[in-house]
Amino acid sequence: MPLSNDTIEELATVVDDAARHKEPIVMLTADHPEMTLDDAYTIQRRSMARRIERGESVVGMKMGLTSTAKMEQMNVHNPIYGHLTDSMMLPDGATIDRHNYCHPRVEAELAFVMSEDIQGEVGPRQALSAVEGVCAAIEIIDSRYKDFEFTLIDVVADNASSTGFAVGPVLKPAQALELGNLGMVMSINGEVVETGSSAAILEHPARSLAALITMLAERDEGLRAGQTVLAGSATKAVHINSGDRVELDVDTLGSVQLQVQ
Ligand code: OOG
Ligand code: MG
Repeated sequence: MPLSNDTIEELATVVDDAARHKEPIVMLTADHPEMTLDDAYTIQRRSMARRIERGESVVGMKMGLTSTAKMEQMNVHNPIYGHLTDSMMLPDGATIDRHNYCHPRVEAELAFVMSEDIQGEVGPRQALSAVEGVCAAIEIIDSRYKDFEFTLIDVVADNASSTGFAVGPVLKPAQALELGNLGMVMSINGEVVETGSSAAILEHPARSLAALITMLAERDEGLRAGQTVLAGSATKAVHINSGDRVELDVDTLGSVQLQVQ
């Protein structure tokens, strides 16, 4: 049975407060085992509404759990999506403060920048027709759940652990890239910690974008021109600590960096 509107509003406040105060919480499904995936996406939207009331704006979307490496790391085997707001955007090379997070991890990502609005059930080719270009991106995820452990339903309610993201300076049209097999190398303090290929992202990142647009269509929503979409990490996520210099290098798209203080 779906949750009542009151319970959805209450749980949206719980995840939003946890994100604001960086205080890990127990999984929502512990007290609400009847919660459905649909409820979880509604909680996600209600928590975004709270951010918007505080002045934030949605700048894009992210897909998560789109690679086998991530699915196995989190033991959740379904792709999910979350919302990205302006407060999550970090400039390339930004310094972040470890104390502003619960238990942050970084991910090796690609970002699509949309050139057109698109809505409906689409395939990868159609999805790419609405893309201006592709950039390298680092995502910072920071689950609001204790020990970074969750079920599919819990992580969806928590906006897919979205916390921060930085995109690289090089934007190339998808057609100018071998998008289905770009090498991706993540380093911390100059040491390679994860290597992968964009092929790990649902076999081709355009499939991730198409899956997002198709899932949004279930709620009569779509993507807008100018929005940024993260396709999901090609590799496992990596813990970060104070003093770390994180760099992601992507074949022909150059590098993007973050410094942790
Ligand atoms: C969920 C978000 C996963 C990705 O790129 O796979 C994600 C999580 O692992 O906390 O952003
Ligand atoms: Mg991610």
